[in-house]
Amino acid sequence: MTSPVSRPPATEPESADRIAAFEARIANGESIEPKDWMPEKYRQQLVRMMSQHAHSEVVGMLPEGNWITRAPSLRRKMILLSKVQDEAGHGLYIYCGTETLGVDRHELVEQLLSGKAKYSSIFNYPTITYADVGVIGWLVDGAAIVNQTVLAKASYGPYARAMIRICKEENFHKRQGFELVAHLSQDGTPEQKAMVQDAVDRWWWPSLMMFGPHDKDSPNSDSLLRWRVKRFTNDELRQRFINLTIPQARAVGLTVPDPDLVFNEETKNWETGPIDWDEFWRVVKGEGPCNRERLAARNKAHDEGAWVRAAATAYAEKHAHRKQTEAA
Ligand code: BYC
Repeated sequence: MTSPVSRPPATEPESADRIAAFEARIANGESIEPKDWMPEKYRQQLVRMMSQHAHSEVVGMLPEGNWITRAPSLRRKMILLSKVQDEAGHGLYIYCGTETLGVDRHELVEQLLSGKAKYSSIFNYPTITYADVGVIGWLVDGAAIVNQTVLAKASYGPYARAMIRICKEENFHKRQGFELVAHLSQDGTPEQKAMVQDAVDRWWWPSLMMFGPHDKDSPNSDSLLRWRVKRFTNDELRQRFINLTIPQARAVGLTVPDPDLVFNEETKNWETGPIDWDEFWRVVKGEGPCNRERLAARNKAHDEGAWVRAAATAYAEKHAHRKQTEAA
């Protein structure tokens, strides 16, 4: 786990009574706000999860951003540009959310750039054809919506509120992705149909891995569920996503690369074959197909943006100084 970073101003010490009162508030469905007392472990878990989420949004701009200059039409370029720009905004909202927990955003960004921080495994796979843009919108944003719709009811107010806004935009992302996928698979040439099926074949399993390890291998779930940051387990949300997505694939004549996929009439669940967890952990530990490329791209963008940050700081200082002089 990434070590928790800067601390909030000293709060009243933890005691069994205080923790019991805190947990009673959560059980009562109350929202925890930045100035409320919270156990240090709750704060640390939120910083861990929210910072990983913010990093994922920012790194998540890279695979699709790769196609902005090669979008096949002006319409597709405009859609892709605004989607990628939305992801930057999502990163910002969530970084702001972590700051309400007394964390310095620069420290978090430093952890990402140095390779210490985790971000979603999904963004370490390459985008080989334009069909990947559609499939990412459909599957990756689709998975994110399933996860984040529930996080919109998380016990920590600033995170939950950020999720409400983000989910609205993710819905647009998913729909543009599915529209592109449907267009290629239904109206496309045989080559385009093959291209979109190939993209589904490559993104299907990594999308299922986005939900995290099986519940029995998920060390953080117990406390997150108890504190109602998570409302459902990794496996429950993964199953919900599978059940939603298989009918969509069928509707546009696509298949998922799983010979063991079967519909269980009793449970009404689509049951998949085994997920390759070795691959998942390799990617999480930095050995995925694009981990190094993604970190190099983020570092390059950060270095090249130094002058923008310096200019913004100088501008803010100039205005603060002017205000002070006017007030004097
Ligand atoms: N990738 O105990 P567990 C987007 C780590 S971006 C990498 O189950 P937890 C988009 C986990 O961190 C939206 N690492 O963890 C953007 C933990 O390690 P540490 C991304 C993973 O937190 C651009 C360890 O494995 N969404 O939508 O209870 C374009 C054990 O796991 C992953 C979010 O970030 C993974 N997939 O549950 C398009 C959602 N899974 O920290 C789209 C917010 C697990 O103990 N996050 N790990 O060292 C969550 O909901 C939860 O954090 C997770 C994991 C379900 C991901």
